[in-house]
Amino acid sequence: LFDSVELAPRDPILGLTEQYNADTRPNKVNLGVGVYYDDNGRLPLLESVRKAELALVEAASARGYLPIEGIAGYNKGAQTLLLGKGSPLLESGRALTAQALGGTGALRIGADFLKQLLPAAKVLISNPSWENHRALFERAGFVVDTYAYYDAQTHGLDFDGMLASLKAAEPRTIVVLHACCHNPTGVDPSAEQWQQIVQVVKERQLVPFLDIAYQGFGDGVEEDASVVRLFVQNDLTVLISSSFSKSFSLYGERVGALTLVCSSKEESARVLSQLKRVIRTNYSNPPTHGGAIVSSVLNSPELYQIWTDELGAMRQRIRAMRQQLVDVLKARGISQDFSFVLKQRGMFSYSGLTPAQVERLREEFGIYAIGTGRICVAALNSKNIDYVADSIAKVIA
Ligand code: PLP
Ligand code: TYF
Repeated sequence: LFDSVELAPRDPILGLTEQYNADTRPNKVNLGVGVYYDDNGRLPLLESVRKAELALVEAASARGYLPIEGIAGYNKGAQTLLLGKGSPLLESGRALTAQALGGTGALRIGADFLKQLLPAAKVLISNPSWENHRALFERAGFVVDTYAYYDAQTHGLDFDGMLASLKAAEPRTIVVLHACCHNPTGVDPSAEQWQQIVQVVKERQLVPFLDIAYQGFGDGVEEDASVVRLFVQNDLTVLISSSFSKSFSLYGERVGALTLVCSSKEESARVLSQLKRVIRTNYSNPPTHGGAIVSSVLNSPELYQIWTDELGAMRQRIRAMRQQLVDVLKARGISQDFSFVLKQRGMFSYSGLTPAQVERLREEFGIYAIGTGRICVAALNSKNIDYVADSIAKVIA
């Protein structure tokens, strides 16, 4: 049976971590995978999460099956984060949310649901995008193409190209958009540019699928939801995948959500019934523990405050690392201007390093970056920043 099975390539990002783990050099640095580390290079356990978890353990309860769509309080919390506390949509019954296995799981149940509705639709992802976007939508049966996004010359957005790609798309094309903190480039459209994107999506009758995996890492939890709210205010039917992996530092708990904004309460009920079918045939219902933690934090004013403060501290630390990287590189006298790193948002920077330079960083210095030049700024800290900047200065000299 398995004779003809070929060896599949490794995930380009997760595979790099395997290589990093096998590296015995003590000063090695993993700038590959998109994970937030604290200034000691450790994965943080957030205080808000610790408190919520202790209370859950204290009140130990049996683990029954959750409803197919997950914990009600979790879904309400996820929806409120996206739409905003006072949003009339929350009460309208038009928005529905299902707890999902991370942002990836949310994308996947959304993709499976869309495949059923729009079997012949094409999916457009940004060029470049998170590696898994293409693979995931292809596996769900879609043909995946790209829209113009990144301009390597300016280290910024190719906005004209992006609009042109979207304008050329057939009606009902599914467009995956990063709602904030674009992975892998760190380059986001401005508020004015988003207005224009929304208009084109509307005019061309495209189907927006917003992916928000870094809410809180740009300007703040509320600020980073502004793109989601813009789409919703323009009466667009929209799908949104949320991930709490990074914002709660709960990667392994698989905490995410799929939210769909429908045009009526009645429509929403029909849509949810079908989405539940997709979930049931995939994994039946989501796991309890991570969802219970996030739900506790989102629904307790005290824990929520602690959480947003912690998220703010992570955001500020990443900003400080961007600044230090630029400052140290400048101090090393390199001729290239790296100030674009300060304009990029979220965890990542498209550094402009070439594949050969990335390889040298890995081979000679034990510094692991993605071949595209993407580095995870959230893995820099006060102890490794000089070594990283020195090494970068050497490979670009
Ligand atoms: N979408 C984007 C843009 C991401 O960068 C990630 C990163 O992991 C995900 C989705 C998936 O998140 P999760 O780990 O919660 O599945
Ligand atoms: O882009 C990243 O590094 C994160 C982590 O298949 C990740 O989003 C990478 C690859 C993958 C799943 C998660």
